[in-house]
Amino acid sequence: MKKKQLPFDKELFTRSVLYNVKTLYRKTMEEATPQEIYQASAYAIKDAIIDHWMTTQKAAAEQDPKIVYYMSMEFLMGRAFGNNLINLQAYKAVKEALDELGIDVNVVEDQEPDPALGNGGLGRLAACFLDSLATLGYMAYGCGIRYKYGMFKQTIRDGYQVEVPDAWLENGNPFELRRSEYAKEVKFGGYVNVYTDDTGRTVFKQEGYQVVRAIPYDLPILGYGNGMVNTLRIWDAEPIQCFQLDSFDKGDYQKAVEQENLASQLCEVLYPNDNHIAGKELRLKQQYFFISASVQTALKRYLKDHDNIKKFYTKAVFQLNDTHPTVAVAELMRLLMDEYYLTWDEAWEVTVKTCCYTNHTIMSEALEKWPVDLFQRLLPRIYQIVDEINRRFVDQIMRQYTNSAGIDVQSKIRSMAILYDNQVKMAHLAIVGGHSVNGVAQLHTEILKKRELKDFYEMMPEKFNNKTNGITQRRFLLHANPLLADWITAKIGDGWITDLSQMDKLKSYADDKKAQDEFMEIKHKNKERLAKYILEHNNIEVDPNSIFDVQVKRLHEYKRQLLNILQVMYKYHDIKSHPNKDFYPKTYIFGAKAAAGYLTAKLTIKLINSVADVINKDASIGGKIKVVFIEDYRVSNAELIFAAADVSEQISTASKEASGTGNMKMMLNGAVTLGTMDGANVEIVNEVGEDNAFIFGLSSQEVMDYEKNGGYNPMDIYNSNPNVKAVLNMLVDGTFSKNKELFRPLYNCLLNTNNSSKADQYFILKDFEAYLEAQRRISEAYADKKRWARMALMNTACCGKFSSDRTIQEYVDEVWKLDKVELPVK
Ligand code: CGF
Repeated sequence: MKKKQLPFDKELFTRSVLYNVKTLYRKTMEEATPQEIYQASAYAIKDAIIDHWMTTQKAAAEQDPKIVYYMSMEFLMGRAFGNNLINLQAYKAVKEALDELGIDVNVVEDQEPDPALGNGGLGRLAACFLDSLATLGYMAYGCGIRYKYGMFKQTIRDGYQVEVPDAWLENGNPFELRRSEYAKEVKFGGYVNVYTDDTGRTVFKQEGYQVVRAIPYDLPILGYGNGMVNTLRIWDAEPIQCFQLDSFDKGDYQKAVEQENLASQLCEVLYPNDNHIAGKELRLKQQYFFISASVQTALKRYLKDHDNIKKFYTKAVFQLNDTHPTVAVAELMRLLMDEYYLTWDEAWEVTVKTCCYTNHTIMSEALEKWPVDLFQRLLPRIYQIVDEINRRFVDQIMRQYTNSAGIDVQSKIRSMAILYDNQVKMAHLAIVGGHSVNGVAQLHTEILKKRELKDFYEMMPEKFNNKTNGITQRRFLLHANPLLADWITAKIGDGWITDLSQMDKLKSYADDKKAQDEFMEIKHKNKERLAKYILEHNNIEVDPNSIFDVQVKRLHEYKRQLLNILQVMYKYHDIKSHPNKDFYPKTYIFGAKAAAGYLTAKLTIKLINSVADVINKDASIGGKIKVVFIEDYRVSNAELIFAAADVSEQISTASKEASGTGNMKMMLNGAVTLGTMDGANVEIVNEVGEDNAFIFGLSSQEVMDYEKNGGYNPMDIYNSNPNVKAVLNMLVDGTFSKNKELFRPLYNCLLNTNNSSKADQYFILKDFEAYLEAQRRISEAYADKKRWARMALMNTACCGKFSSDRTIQEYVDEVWKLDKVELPVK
C-alpha cells in the first residue's frame, strides 16, 4: 500500500513564485536573477510551511504537551531550502515546477547561504536533534543566538587559511519570522539592592544596570512527512531606547552610548572555537543574553495556560548543550524567586527537575570556567545565587563525607565545588543544578564516570546516563545522496527514512553480486560528482577510480590530521624510491577549518596544501597519489563529500573524541571507517563488525596510562624507526617548502627535545606504524572489488543505530518524558 504523502499544491507553488518575483522585484522570470528566483521560491515554500506551523501550534495549545527547550549557543543548520522540500515531501514536485519554468532546482538551492551558526559537531548535532524531534512528533524549541556573522568563510591563499566574515543575512532570510511581540529585556552589571518590602518579603533589586532588548526570530523546523513544524528561536539584541538627546541632558550620555554599543556587539559574531573556550567577557554576555530571554519565554508560555509555577517542570525541560548555556540554572532560580516569589527550596526543586546537561568533551580547555570577579561584575544577582548554590552544595559534601573512612573531604570539595580558585565552574553548576548528566557515546560516558567526573558520579550516580549521538538520515542520505536513497528504497521500501533500523534489511544483499555492482556504481557516480566539484574549485583533476580517502572535520591536534598528512608524505617518499612497487591510486581529501588563533592547526593546513602542491605536480609518480584540500568545508559541500567517500578517516587519539558524527554520516553513505577505538567508532565497529572496518592504534586505556605516567619519549621512535625519521626529516629539509624552517614548529611539537613531557602529546609517532599498516590493509581490500563492495554495503546496512531519531527517542524515554503531539491527518 502506498503511504500517505503530505499534500502539496504544485500549481499554487508555481503561481506563488511568479507572483513573488513580480511583487518583490517588479520583474518577470526572464529578468530575475538566480538569487531573486531563490528568494521568490523560498517565500512560496514558506507559505506552505506556515499552514503546518499554525496547525502544530493549535494542536499543541489543545493537547498541552511537555516541551523540550534545547538550549545551545550553536545551531549548524546548513541550507534550509532543500531540506524543507525533503521534509515537506515536495522535492520532486518543486523540481518539476521549476523545470517547467526553465529553472534548475540545484541552481536555486545553490543561491542560499549556508547558515553556519555553529563550529562543528556540537552545533550540527543540535540541528539533527531538531529535525528528529519534529519528525518524531515532539514539541521542541531550539533556543540560540542570531549571530550576524556565523562561522567564518575560509579561503586558502598561498596554502594558508584566511578567514573572511560570513554575512549570511546580507539578502535577508526568507524563512525567518521576526517576533517583536515576544521581546524580552536582559540586564547586565550594576549592583543588587536588598531591602524588605511592605509585605515583609526580602527583595533583591538589580540597579544601575545596562539593559538590552532581546528580539526573537523564529525559524520553522519541519518534521518529515508529518506536518509537524517546531521552532528554532534565535535572539537578536537591540538597544532599549535608541540614543536620545535627553540622556545627554540628564548626564546619562555615557550610559545611553554603552547600551547602544552593547546591543550592537552582543550578537555580532559566533566565537569560532570548537572544543576550546575563548574566555572573553562578550562571550559570557552572549550566554546570559540568550539564556535569560529563553528562560523568561519558557516561563511566560507555561503561565499562559497554567497557574501553578511550582509544577513548571511537568511541562518543560531544558537540555543544556554543553557548559555554554548552564547559566540557565541560576537564571531559572532568579526568576522563580525574584519574579514569581518562590522560596529557595521551592525554586530549587523546580530548577533541578527542569535542567539537564550534556557533556561533549573531556578536553579540559573546553570546560568553561569564569573568573569570579568578571562573573560577579557582569551578573551580580546571578552571582549571589551561584554563591548560595555553592554554599549549600559544599555543605552537602561535608555532611556526606565527613567521618567517612579514607575520604579526604577537602579534596572532594576541591574537585566538585562550583566556586573554587576564584573561578565559577560551569560544568559543576550544571551537574548540581540538574537531574541528568549525559555523555555522547558509551566510551565517553564511561570516561566521564571513571575519571573526569568521578567524584560527581560517586556522589550522584542516578544523574549519569549515556546518549550516543546520531545524525539525521533525511539530510545526509535522502537529500545528500539521492541515487543511493532511491536504490535503498527500491530494495527495502522507504521505511528507513523515519526508521533507520530498517537498513538492516540490506544485509541480505551484501553477497548479491548484482546489488554490489549497483551499490558501487552509485558510489562511482557520486565520486564523479565530487571530482567535478574539485576540478571546479581546486583545479585539480582526480580519478574517480582511485580510493577516495576522506578526512573532513575541524582541524584540531587531537583529531590528528597531522598523522594523516605525514602518512601521505611517507607514501610519496615510498613511491618515489620504489617506482615499480604496486600501489593502489589514492586521492586524499581533507576539509577543515582551524580556529583563527590556533597556530598549530593553521600551520597543519599550510602543510597539507604544500604537500598537495608538490605531489599533485609531480608527474613522476604517475598520479598514484593526489591530495586535495577542500576550501571552506561546511554543511553544503559536506553533503557531496560524504556521498563520495570510500574511506572515512576517524583517527583521533583514543579517549579524546567524545563521539564524532562525521563517522556516522560516512558510514551511512557506504564508506568504511579507518579509525582508532575512540568515541562512537567503538560502537560503529560493534555494529558493522571488525571485518568491515580498519582499526589501529593505542586504546583509550593505553593513552590514559601513558598520560598518567607523564607521556612517552618520541625520540626513541624517531631513532629506531627509519620510516618515522625519513618523514620527519621531510618536514625540515625543504621537500615541501623553500623555507626549511616553516614547518619546524610541527616537527618540534612531535619531538620537542627541550620539554619531552610536551612532546607528541597526541601520540602521532606512537601510532604511526600501525596507521601505515592499516592503510596498507585498505589498499589490499580495495583491490578486491567484491570484498570492498561487500564491506561498503555492510556499512550502510549496519548504520541503523546512528540515527538521531534513536538518540532523541532515548532522551524522551529516559530523561525528558515528553508526549507526542497528534496532528490532524489531512
Ligand atoms: O561535540 C564535540 C565537537 N567537537 O563539537 N565537542 N565539543 N565541544 C566533540 O568533540 C565531538 O566528539 C562530538 O561528536 C560533538 C557532538 O557531541
